[in-house]
Amino acid sequence: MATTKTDPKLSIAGSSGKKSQTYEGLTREQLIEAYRIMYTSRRIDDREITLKRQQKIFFQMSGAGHEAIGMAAGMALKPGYDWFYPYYRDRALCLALGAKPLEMFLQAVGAADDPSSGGRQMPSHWGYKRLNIVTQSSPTGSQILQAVGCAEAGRYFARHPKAAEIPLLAKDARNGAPTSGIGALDYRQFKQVTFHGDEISYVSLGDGTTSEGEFWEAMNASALGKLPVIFCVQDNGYAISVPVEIQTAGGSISRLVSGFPNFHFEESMAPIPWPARPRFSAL
Ligand SMILES: Cc1ncc(C[n+]2csc(CCOP(=O)(O)OP(=O)(O)O)c2C)c(N)n1
Ligand SMILES: [Mg+2]
Repeated sequence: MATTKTDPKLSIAGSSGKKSQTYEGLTREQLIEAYRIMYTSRRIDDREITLKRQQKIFFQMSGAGHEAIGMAAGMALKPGYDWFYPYYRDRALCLALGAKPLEMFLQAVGAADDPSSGGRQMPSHWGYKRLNIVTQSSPTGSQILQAVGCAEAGRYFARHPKAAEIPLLAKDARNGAPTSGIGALDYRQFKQVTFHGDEISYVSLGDGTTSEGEFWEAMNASALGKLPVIFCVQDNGYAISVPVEIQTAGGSISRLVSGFPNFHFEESMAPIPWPARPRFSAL
């Protein structure tokens, strides 16, 4: 992800001419919002861990240590416009995009009122239609090619609007709907989708997941097609118990992928102490 750095200094804000202090280009309000998102994310994790110990929930995936990148990506991208293929540690991303703590707790306990899946998905399998956060499959890495396909589809439909026309509205087609051809129900029965041509598809994954074939297929397809995809690799040094040094050749995925053409590439270390110190690669 491209970043702009500015020195902390006084700057003119708005047309009122009133001076307001910014830090790294962010206003006081933005910084408070950023902190609020990260703090909320950590508190939800803490509460869920307690609920798990009380056997009120049966699975918990923590986003602890991953809050900063999620918050930053969520504040930079557009919910309901860009497309999001997160992974289970992206709680702060979802909060920054507009997911509610209550919705997360409803998913954690598998409630019928859970807006993601009515309690059918596992916890931390984010999915919010209104925000364009696409629900995840549990095999790690499934989301990567889906994100690339979304970017490709978006570009295709924006360039060929006729192909995006709905032959028959799903509600009209339900009675005696054909199963193929004109009038067949398609994915748009779940969400009316319009592409504008400048959407970004965001996908995130852990360091261990970069060893899967899907990751390399997705990188290659994105590079070939010059697709608008952000790959956010959150390297926390381990895939469960396997250290990155013995999982990834050379110990750094950044080095391995740096030869791919048509990518803007950045690596950053979050300023938080070990052990919660992921390295992030936005490719
Ligand atoms: C295909 C597949 N293999 C194994 C698993 C079990 N599994 C879940 S998370 C995980 C580790 C992933 O590590 P990493 O990508 O580094 O992400 P992290 O949890 O460290 O953020 C594994 C092996 C799975 N869900 N799917
Ligand atoms: Mg990891």
